[in-house]
Amino acid sequence: MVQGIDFGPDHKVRLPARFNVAVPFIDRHLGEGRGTKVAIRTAQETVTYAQLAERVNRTGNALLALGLKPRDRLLMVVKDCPAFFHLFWGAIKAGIVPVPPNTLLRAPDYAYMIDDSGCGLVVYSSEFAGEIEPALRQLADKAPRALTVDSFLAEMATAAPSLAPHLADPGDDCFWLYSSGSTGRPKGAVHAQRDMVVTSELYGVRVLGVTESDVCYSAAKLFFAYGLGNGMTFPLWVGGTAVLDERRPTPDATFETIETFQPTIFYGVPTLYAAQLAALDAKPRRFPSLRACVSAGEALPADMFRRWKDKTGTVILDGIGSTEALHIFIGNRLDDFRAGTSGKPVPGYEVKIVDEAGKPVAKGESGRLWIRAESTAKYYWNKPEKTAETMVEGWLNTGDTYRQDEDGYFIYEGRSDDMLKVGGIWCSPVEIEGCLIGHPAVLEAAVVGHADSDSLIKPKAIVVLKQAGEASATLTDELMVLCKKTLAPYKYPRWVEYVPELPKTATGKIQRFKLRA
Ligand code: 3UK
Repeated sequence: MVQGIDFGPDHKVRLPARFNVAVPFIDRHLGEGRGTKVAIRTAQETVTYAQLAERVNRTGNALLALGLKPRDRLLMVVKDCPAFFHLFWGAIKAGIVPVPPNTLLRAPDYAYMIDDSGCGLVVYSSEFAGEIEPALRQLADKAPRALTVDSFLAEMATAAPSLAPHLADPGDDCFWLYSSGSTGRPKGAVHAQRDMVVTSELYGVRVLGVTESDVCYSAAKLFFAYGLGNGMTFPLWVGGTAVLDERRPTPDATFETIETFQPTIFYGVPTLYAAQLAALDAKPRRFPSLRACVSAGEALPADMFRRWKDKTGTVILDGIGSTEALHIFIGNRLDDFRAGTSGKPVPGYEVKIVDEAGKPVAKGESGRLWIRAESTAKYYWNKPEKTAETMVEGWLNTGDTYRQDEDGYFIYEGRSDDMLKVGGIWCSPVEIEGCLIGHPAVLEAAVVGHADSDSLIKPKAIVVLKQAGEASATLTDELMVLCKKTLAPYKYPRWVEYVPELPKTATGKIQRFKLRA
C-alpha cells in the first residue's frame, strides 16, 4: 500500500488531510525505484516513470505560464497518446482541473463544453482541428486560448522540470468528465482528488488484482471513465505499464496491438468483442499473454462470453460502471463470475435495488439501482437540478433497472430512461430524432434501441414522412448519411422504418417504449 494512504476494513480510504493525487500516481514511483521502468508504451515511443514525472512537471509549469491558475479548467481533446497523461497529471499537480471530453463529438458539442466549463485553455490533437476550430470560431470573443498538442509540446519543452504539488483536500474538485443525458446538454460530473485512488484500489487491485507486472491495454479510449481507469490510473497506481493505441479500435488494430505489446489485461466493450469474434471465425488466434479480459459500457450477452472463452481460452469479466461512479461498481471476478450477469458489488460499494417509492425490493425482484461509494462525483457543474435528482444523501441514482439472481449475481434489465448505449457510448434518442427531422421529407421521428445479430443494441429510427409515398431505399440511405455527418458517427440509425403515425401520450410525448418491440 502507498505510504500515507490506507483503506480500513470497511474499504473506506484514509488520506492525508492535505495532498495532491499526482504524487501517489506519478512521483511516488521514483522514490520506489521505478524511474527506469516503462510507464507507457505506444507504437511510436516508450516513456519511463522518470520521463513521465519530469514531463508532468514541465506540463504543469507550462500551463501556469500560459496563465492558468489553480481551479481553472483545461479542456483537453486529446487522442490516446503520452501527451494525454502529461496534460491530465500536469494540470492536477498544478491544481488545474483537466476535463477530457469524448473525442468523437462534433463542433456544436465542443462549443457547448468550452462555454459551459468556462475553461481557460483548450488543448487538442490536430486530428480534431476540424471540429474544435469551428467550435472556437462559433464562440467568437468568448473563446478561450487554444493550442494543438504539438504546439503545447513546444511550450512544455522549455518549461522548468520541477514543480511543487499544489496541496488540496481529498474532497476538493480534481477533474471532470462530461456525461450525456436523454434530453438537455451533457453534464460535467465533477470528481474529487480521492476518487481515482478509490477506483484503482477497490476495483483495480481488489477485484482485478492488478500488480506492477501487469501490462494494461484498453481499447476503450482514455476520455471514457472506463478507459481512464483501465489504461491510465490502474497501471499508474501499481507501477505497471500502460499500452496506448491512438487508432480506431478495429479487430485488426486491436489484435496487432495485443500481439506486439503482449498485454496481460485487455479491456473492451461488447461491440468490439462482437467484431473481434467475427474476425476470429475467419482467422483463429489465441492471446497467451492475457490473464484477463474486461467488458463494460453495456451488457455483455452470455453467448458472447461463451464464444470468446471457446475461441481464446480467456474469460471476459463483465462489470457495470458509470462516469458518475468513475469506474466499475458491480463486477465479475476471475474466481467468481457468471455469464450474462454484471457480477457482484465491488468491495466498498454499497448497492440497493429499490421500487418507485425508494423502498428496497425483495431479493429477486427488479427495481432501480442506487449505489453509494467514495468515488462518486460530487455534483454536476452548473446543473443543480440534475445534481439533486441523481445524487441524494450520498447515494447515486444509476438510472438502471436491475435484479439479483438466487446466488446474488446482478442482472441488468435495461435503463429507466430512453437512453441507448451504442458501442458502450451514450446516445440520446432525442438528439438523433432532432437530426432526422432536419431532413425535408421527414415530419416526425422516434429512435429506439434494437438488437442486432449479436444481441447488441443499436439505434433504429421510426419515421413519419410528410408524404408517405416518398419512402424508398434511397431516402433511407440519405437519412443515415445525414446522421453520420451531423452527429458523432456511431449515433446513426442502423435501420429505418416508415410508419403513418407515432404513438404519443395525451400531452404529445412520444411513447418510445411502445416502439421498442
Ligand atoms: C450502462 C452497463 C449493462 C449503464 C463506464 C465502466 O459505461 C460507463 O459509463 P457511462 O457513464 O455509462 C453508464 C451506464 O452505462 N452500462 C455500463 N456498463 C454496463 N449496462 N452492463 C454493463 N456492464 O446504463 C450505466 O448506468 O458512459 C463503464 C467503467 C466506467 C464507466 N464510466
